[in-house]
Amino acid sequence: YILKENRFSYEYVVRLVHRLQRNKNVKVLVADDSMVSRKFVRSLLEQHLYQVIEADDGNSAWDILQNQPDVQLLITDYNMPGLDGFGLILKVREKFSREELAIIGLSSDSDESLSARFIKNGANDFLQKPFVHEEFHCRVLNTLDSLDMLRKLWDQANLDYLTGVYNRRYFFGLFEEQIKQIKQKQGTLTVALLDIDFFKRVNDTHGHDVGDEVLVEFSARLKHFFGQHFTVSRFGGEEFTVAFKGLNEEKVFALMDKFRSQLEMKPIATSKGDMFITVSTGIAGLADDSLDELIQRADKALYDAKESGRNLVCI
Ligand code: GH3
Ligand code: MG
Ligand code: MG
Ligand code: MG
Repeated sequence: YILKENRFSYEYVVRLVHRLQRNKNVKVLVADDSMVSRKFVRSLLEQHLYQVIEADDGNSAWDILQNQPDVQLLITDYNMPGLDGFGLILKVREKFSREELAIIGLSSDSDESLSARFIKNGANDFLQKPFVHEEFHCRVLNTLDSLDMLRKLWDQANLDYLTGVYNRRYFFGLFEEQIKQIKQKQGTLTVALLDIDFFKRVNDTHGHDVGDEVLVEFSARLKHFFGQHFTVSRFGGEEFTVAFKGLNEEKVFALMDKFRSQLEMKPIATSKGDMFITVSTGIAGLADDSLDELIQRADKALYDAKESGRNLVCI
């Protein structure tokens, strides 16, 4: 199919082939009340191997997005009964950022301002029906390439390069947001600050690379133990934080102590053999103070854990 189209540039074909290899994992939701139009868009997308889901109006598209958050692209018609395409994108953009979901608007409506209205309110692109097939494919390709780029950028800005857990920047960003919310709603937030014991010895004895292996495995365990419900970040070096929204200091103490004792019991496998490591932890709950003061209190508790012999959790 692609080779038949001799109007494509070499660069475009390379991009397209690269995408085609990934497209079977890309879910596209097509919202259109006209069955003919929906089936037509589906057939174009299937030529390029996308997984296609259909919705026959705005409300059912919204329901599908709630249940299938891994949809990457929404292609929506404008005129639909119930919730129209414009109402749909307004609603969708309140919940899904541009790193999460891309949107292309479609319409055969003659209103010339429609395209700008869609794009200003959160669509990435807009196509007037009827459209040239090749243009449709180009626009889908561009939109999904930008989505990939945004996601990559987001990961690079917010994840720690070595361990893949959130980085310090994400941690502070999250907290500014959460602290505001929690103070408004009188909720609870507790932070645990962890520091691996005598980590310098691992580096000094076995080398920096083995130190890195330990950090990677330690992070994986933290993420496995807490990551599903709580936010695990690398604070710097061999120090990590876990943020517990909704839990008080006592509950966090019990969880952290369980983690501490599991770590102590189960050695970390590295290329230089198994290594037993331990961790010291300080815990502080949000009071009527700033994030910096909260971290200072957790750091002071961590200092107490180190001073009292390490491999301990202190509040
Ligand atoms: P303590 O029990 O008092 O915490 O002792 P420690 O040796 O863990 O503490 P210290 O802060 O003196 O040493 C931390 C070491 O962590 C020093 C630094 O070289 C090492 N480190 C920091 N970041 C990395 C990293 O990314 N990789 C490796 N391999 N080592 C790191
Ligand atoms: Mg319609
Ligand atoms: Mg340290
Ligand atoms: Mg340490």
